[in-house]
Amino acid sequence: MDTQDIRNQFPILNTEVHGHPLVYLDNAATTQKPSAVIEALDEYYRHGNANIHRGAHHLAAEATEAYEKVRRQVQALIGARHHYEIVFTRGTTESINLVASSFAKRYFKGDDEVMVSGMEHHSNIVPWQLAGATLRPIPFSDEGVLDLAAMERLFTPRTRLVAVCHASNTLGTVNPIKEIVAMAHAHGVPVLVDGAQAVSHMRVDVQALGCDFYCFSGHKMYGPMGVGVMYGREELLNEMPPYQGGGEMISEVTFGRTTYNELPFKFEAGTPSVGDVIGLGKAMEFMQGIGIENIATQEADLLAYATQSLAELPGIRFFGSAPQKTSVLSFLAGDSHPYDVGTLLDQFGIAVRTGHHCTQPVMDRYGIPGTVRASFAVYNTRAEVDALVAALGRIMPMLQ
Ligand code: C6P
Repeated sequence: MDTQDIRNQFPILNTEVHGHPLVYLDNAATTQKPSAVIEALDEYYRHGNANIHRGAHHLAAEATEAYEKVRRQVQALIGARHHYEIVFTRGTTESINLVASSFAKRYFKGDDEVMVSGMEHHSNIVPWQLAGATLRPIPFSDEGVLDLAAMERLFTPRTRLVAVCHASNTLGTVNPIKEIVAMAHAHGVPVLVDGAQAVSHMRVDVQALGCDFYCFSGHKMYGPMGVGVMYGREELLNEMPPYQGGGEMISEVTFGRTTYNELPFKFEAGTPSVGDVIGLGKAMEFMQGIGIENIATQEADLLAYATQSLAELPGIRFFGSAPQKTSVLSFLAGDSHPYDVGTLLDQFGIAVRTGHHCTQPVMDRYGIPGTVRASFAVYNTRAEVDALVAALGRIMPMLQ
């Protein structure tokens, strides 16, 4: 794998920031987009734009075909049994809100508990609260490893669902989803997996994992913003009511009563973001062209190199050192506020994220206001890690 070849596919990586070459280390927030994705969007709006599923004309048929082709690509990417178990949404957040709202209507009884991990993104906390559930958080160790023995003790007759992230956006921890699913299913409880931080870093097979729902965002896997996926097992999706009402999700409408369309259209009300879905298809082709195992190897190397290099700076504290990690490195530099570190790094052209990363309970767990987070993608290099370390070496004395 030639990293320079890969970098050449990302026009934005040639940007200069404050007179320095951009060092983009905020990939957990959103990855940059390869030319193939950018060009697919351009091509769609120049030559292919039409509304799908409802036109008799050529462009509508072509757009529909392109859109439905991506559904099958997603099915193959995550190993779903049926293409109609793939529902397009705006992103992970909308996917989880869809499940929370619809699942609650069908399965909640009024005294409902949802078990989440202690390291969830707010997107996998708040929708369950809105649905009326009491949350039961699974604790985790200082290293960022979930306590599965404690999890076993949290099940009650009121546990309706377990909702956990595949990989933590703050700690990088990759959670043992197969084990979690086995435990939950032994209690007769379905499992939703938030895969926002997993799909671009590892092979995901929803049937092998055994999970009931799997949610992710296109923009974190080299695709456009505004598109995401909710995978759900057919048996559950058939039982669940629609999330939104409108065009496309209906079978027949009268003023008295409406019947609903079949899967997946029951959950896709209104005009979807067709161009973005097509862009997502190109993003998956980009990832498959490199090979997910090669991506994982490159990122593991960067994570190990960055962890080792940063550890040599005095006063660096890491948060998240689980044995199974994605390429996310959260840290604090001495007593400096993360925001100050991020702002000064920006002066060197280095983009990192600072703050609570929408995981306030994780910050409370460690008693800190936030962290500095560097997160790597397949186009990052060891030279960029060196730039981060060098910049931190200059910044830290200024902040003491
Ligand atoms: N995390 C981060 O910088 P959306 O915004 O819907 O595409 O994804 C939400 C989301 C859900 N779950 C996890 C584990 C996530 O990491 C995210 C998004 C970004 O870490 C923005 S806060």
